[in-house]
Amino acid sequence: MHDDDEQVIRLEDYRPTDFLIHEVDLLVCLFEGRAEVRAALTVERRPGSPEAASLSLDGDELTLTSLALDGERLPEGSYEVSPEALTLHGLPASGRFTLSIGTTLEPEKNTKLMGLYRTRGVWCTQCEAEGFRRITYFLDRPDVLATYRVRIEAPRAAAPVLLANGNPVESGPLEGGRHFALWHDPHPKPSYLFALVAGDLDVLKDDFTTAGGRKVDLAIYTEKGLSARSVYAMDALKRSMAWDERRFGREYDLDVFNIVAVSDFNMGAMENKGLNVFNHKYVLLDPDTATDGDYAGVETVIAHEYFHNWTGNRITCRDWFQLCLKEGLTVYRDQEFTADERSRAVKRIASVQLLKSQQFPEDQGPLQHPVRPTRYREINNFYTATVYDKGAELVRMIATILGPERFRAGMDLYFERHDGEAATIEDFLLCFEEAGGRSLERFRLWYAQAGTPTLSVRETYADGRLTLSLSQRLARGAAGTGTEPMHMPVRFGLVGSNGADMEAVPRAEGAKAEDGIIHLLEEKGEVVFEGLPERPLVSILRDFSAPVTLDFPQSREDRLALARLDPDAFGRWRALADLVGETLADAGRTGFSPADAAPVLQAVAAGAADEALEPSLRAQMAALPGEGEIARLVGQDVDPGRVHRARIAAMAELGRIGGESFARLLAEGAGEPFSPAPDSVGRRALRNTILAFVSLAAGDASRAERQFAGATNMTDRLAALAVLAHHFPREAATRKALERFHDTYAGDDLVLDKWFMLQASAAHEDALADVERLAAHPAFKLANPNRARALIGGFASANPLAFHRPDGAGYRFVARMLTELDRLNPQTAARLATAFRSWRSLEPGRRELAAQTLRAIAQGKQISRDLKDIVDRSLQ
Ligand code: 0A1
Ligand code: ZN
Repeated sequence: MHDDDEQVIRLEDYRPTDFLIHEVDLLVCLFEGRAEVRAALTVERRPGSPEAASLSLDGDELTLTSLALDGERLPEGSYEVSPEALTLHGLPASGRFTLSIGTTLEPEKNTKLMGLYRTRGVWCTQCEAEGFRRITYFLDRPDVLATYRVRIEAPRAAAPVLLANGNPVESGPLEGGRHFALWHDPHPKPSYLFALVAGDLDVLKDDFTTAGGRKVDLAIYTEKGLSARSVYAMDALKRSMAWDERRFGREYDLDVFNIVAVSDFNMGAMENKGLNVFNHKYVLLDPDTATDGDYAGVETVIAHEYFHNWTGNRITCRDWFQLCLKEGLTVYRDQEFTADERSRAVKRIASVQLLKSQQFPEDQGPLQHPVRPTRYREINNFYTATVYDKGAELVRMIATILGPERFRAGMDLYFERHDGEAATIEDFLLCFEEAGGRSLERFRLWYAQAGTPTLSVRETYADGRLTLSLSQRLARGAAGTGTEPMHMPVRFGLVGSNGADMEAVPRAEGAKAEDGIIHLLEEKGEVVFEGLPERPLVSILRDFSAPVTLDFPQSREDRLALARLDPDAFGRWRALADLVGETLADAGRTGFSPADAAPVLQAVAAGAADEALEPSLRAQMAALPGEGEIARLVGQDVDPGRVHRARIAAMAELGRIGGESFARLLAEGAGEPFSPAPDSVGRRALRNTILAFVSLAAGDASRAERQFAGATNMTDRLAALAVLAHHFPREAATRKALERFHDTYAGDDLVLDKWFMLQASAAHEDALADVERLAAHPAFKLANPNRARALIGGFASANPLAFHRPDGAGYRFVARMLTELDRLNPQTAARLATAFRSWRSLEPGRRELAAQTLRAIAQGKQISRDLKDIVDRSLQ
């Protein structure tokens, strides 16, 4: 793609900088309407680099106000300023010198939310990936590590709280109602981890003593009046700190750890050293305003950002191509945290569902890229499910291949060898090869080859002898990367009719089999088990031990038996989920047939009712795949209307099949008091899943209406409202409930986001008109990313029926909104535009309309690089 485009950044062009920046001394003076920044950089020409080399510092939308070298103003001609850079010539050949750079900014006008901006009166920063260059001129790349000393000066009334990275040094009053604070971060870090916050904030304080005896002061800052809602986040933080010590031997390394929650934020949160900045959605909770899903999200994101302190901050990335080095690894770590804290099987199923619904479509469409990309035009577009979630799968495979002890030894070696460095995937893998005593030659291809491989499995059985023939295939996709066989660890079990795993020692060819894992290293391999007492049920790819599409034509009877019998909980879920997926994909192609679906839906109802399983797992057994996932399984010429109808029909049929047993489950649970404990969460999830089935089966909204009216927590309230809005859109009760919800929570942005999202994702004929009306609602603010995501994302990604209207009006609405949003916040516009990524698999009419819309967006006059990159790649 675009190889001749000079804007393309390539991995193969990586070169270390000619200059080092050792220390950064920043003075940031905040005023109403502007900020003045003075940076004093201690710079040195890298030993061995050419004496003639100029120093080109990155800049973006900056105004340069002063420039001096060792205190002397630089003469005209010794430097140049362009929109992207400040280039200095004739700098000293050796020794350290100080560059002093003055810039001014307008944080209030910064709607991109990159660099220094203001949200609800609070000054805050976002520097990953390339935001620091919007504060001062700098070598704004992750392999330039410096220590930072930061002095903030601001009006005390507007900003009594002044925070930056590291430890607090000093603070005090200044003239004119102003004050200052000085912070020092002793750990060398890249500029993307810089952060500063100034505002009038509430705080929740606590502390944590590390295993090594360091007392760490913890604080979570929120907008005024909200700190009672950060209690759970604080608890999650303390548990994360303890877990990282226990599981990975990693202790915290500063005297303070601060978290700030803000309303306007492009992503989930940011791991700035010692000063994490969060989208308030991932901090603020209470049972009345947040769902169980929100609780899980807060716990995960708090843990994720904290774990970055070692995987990302102490060891950072050499360049942005290595993004998965910190992100894949940190997602793996947060997944393991949740698995250890809660249920391993439930967490694994949730991660696999996410992988399949988010990463698989990306990997199988035009936005495909390898986990470690080799070229990009806009790095902000690479914070993807592939880098994060497939990246985590690759780390998980390393753990599977090596086993827990050798994996831990590899991690220990990585921390020991690369602490304080900016590392690469090669560095990382070498640690596991050395500590694990095993070559990862065939494994490392996972980082370079894009696409979801297919793993084919065939079984033959006769006279106590089972043969499993495995083969792998990787089609060349949009990224055009290699298709070599990769090291695939395939976890398996042979299940007897008594529901226990059989002991069987295999012989293998072209593959190795040990400890319940087949290692497929070539294109094909075969494993033979002999002396089996009966024909086993083959439970394959347990734990989803490799991120592949499984092609295993196992009989329906075997899979139904596994869904009941597999001693491995994940195996039970997978056997059932695959059957359900196939059934719904068939229905999405040719229409729903109750007779065909009956045995599978009976198994779903049985799974939901199985009291031997923990409640969350029962809820997972009961849930049907979303319309997007069904569309992906349909594959080609998808008609989203038909998919929608098939799914609704299956839900209603399931409600009928569940009958009495579902009614009992609903009745038993009504009135259960709220607790965030896993069993309580699981029971709510199960009941709320069933509520939709039962309501659809009866064609009756009254149950949902009653639940809405009587709900004592947001999970039950929102689930009931969703049943009303999605399945009974025209009933007066639905309108009333939506109004009441709005009026109750009108002052609460996070809840109002749910209100927008719920309606935007409600699939019915008038959905587009509703969404257009909502876009004109006084509470709709395009400039607030959460609100924009709720409405535009809710519609484009969670309402396939309406987004993919056969007349193309859904596409055109989204295009209009994105074009408008792009002028304010290109990064968010670009992320939302990925909703078009599967357009090629649509039926021809919609395919053409979607392509037309994409082309129209691309031709927009003021389109940003962010949005253009997504749209161009989608069209390629
Ligand atoms: N590193 C953060 C994610 C993040 C990435 C980019 C951002 O702004 C463009 C903000 C946050 C994480 O993984 O949590
Ligand atoms: Zn991260």
